[in-house]
Amino acid sequence: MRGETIVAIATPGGRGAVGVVRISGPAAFAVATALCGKLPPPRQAALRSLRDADGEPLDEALVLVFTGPHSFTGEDVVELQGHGAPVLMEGIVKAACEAGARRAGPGEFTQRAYLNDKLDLAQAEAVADLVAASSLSAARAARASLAGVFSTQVTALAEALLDLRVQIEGSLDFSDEDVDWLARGEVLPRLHTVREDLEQLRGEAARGARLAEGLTVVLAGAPNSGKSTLLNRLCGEDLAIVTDVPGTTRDPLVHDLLLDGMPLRLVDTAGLRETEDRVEREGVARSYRRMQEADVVLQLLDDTAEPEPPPELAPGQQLLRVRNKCDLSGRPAGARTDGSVRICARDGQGIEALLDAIRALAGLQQSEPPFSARARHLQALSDAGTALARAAAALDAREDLDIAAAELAAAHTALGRITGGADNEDLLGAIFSRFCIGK
Ligand SMILES: Nc1nc2c(ncn2[C@@H]2O[C@H](COP(=O)(O)OP(=O)(O)OP(=O)(O)O)[C@@H](O)[C@H]2O)c(=O)[nH]1
Ligand SMILES: [Mg+2]
Repeated sequence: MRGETIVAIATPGGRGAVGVVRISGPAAFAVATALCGKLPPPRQAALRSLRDADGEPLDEALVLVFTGPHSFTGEDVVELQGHGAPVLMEGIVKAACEAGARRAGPGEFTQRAYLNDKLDLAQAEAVADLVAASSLSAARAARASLAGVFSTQVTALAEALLDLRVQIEGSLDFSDEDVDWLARGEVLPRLHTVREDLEQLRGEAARGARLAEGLTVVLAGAPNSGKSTLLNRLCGEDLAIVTDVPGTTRDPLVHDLLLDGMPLRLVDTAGLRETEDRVEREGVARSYRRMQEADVVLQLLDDTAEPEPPPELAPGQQLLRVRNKCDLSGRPAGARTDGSVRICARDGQGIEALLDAIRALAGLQQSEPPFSARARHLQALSDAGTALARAAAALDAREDLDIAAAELAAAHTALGRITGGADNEDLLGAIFSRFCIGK
């Protein structure tokens, strides 16, 4: 596959002043020569007329040549910067294919950069995060990951772990007393430090992932509690139908917005109750399905009524209880000591406190995340943390050193999955298929 030369339009679909077609691979120069004749020297732009195999003019384009390994992919690369008309760019791609290239799949340029050791896996993922960034803070975090800020810390942890493994595995044949000394005197404190560093990195990665991947908040609760009113208030638009008839909302209504640069997905749902009405029942079933997909279930309660019990949550989900209609209950709006928030969705009191509570749940109240990350990285970090906890427990309990050694090895492997994984085709496929074509 890597022996093939790939071509794709690198600029977004639609018309643009300039459109870039990128060619990468061993035959990149031959393919480009077939289109435009003599190539300019590397890294020097030159204007060329592009023609197809029949000599038909395709476009006038600036041609830029990068000789591997000094290119984004690490291979020979040619960039053709033509006029950004989709038909012209498509014509260039077609002619390049006739000259020996093939169309690139999603993320294939970045995948090659990874396979050619230009980037590690976390950096390659940051390329996609940078392209997809919906705010400056998300772009800054993705750029930091691309520059290796996250990878460097993962690698440092992996190296500390390796040292520990060397020490433990080198002592597997020692006597019990030596082991005792080793465990208590040296290894345990160092393991403790690694666990603390890992936990801190996981916290930062969680915030980085949150900023990139966003938060889904599902508004749930009894009919008439004011969910649709709250959705409209948070969106600043009259989107959802609001009436005093319980059971107004049937279909879940999704609205995306940005909260301090973090994508925030709000979902208004049908009020939860037993009902004979077939349509409403389907609405309620959909509410429960949406609640399963939530990062945060915002349970809206009527502050004038007895509070209902909290809904059942899946592991990892967070609950935010919000008491609405404080204008009617006469109680003060704002954050409460039990973590809930009292608001008046109709008039807007307490909404800032509610947004603060959401910021806190998203971990956005602290400083900006130092780098971007993904759910996949968090999983790897928490797998590593679990293995380290088991290793510490084994050392503490003076169990056989083999057990601690195996757990440390497992933690090491888990960390390696963040930056590596070249051996795992499925993983690479899953990661790069989410890229856009041309990246
Ligand atoms: N006084 C007062 N009335 C409110 C407030 N919020 C909502 N309401 C009223 O409560 C009624 C129900 O509001 P909705 O937003 O439709 O409630 P819902 O939770 O979406 O209801 P369903 O869609 O039926 O589940 C409407 O008459 C709203 O005007 C509030 O803060 N104060
Ligand atoms: Mg509603």
